[in-house]
Amino acid sequence: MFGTTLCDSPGSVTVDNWGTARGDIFKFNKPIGVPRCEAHNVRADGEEYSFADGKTYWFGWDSMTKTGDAQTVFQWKSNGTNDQNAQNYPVLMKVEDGKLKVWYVAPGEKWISIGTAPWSPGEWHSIQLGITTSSAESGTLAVYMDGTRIASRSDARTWDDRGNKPRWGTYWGTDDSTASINWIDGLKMGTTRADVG
Ligand SMILES: [Ca+2]
Repeated sequence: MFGTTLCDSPGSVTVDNWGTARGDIFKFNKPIGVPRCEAHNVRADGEEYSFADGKTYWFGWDSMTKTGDAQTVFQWKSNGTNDQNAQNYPVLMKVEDGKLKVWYVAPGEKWISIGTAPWSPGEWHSIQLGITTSSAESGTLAVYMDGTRIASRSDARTWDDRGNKPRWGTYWGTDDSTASINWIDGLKMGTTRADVG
């Protein structure tokens, strides 16, 4: 369950059900005219979850995009405004050019590519992301797609000055000229990969 949706009209976050074993699925629909349709954080017992430094978190979810270009589909987003952040998004994933691309974004907006894998639109892909948070530079990252590790990083600063939270959806920065859809199903959170596989 997501914490808060960030999806201005005419975009929408809705629940689809196609009568398959998946049951309900979330649909992030970003039409032409708005640059983003996202949701951030998760809820536990009705409250938005509070993440912390020096912890290990795993997230697992299935994603299907309508096309091979949904731009940003995941951010480990820093709290506070851009002026308050040292890193706006220490971890970022895009679906772009028919690939899933993963970056560690170090302080100073240094984009470091840590993994890429082919991404088929119109098909479900399973993703697991592990983050060990560190406000020093001793954090770690790992990303698995469809059972294969496609990205990893150590010595990463994964906890910003005001903390971080996860964000999912489809986000195009300042570009609102392209429609995109990202369906998300089966979101899980835990402390090991086995918890979320
Ligand atoms: Ca479901």
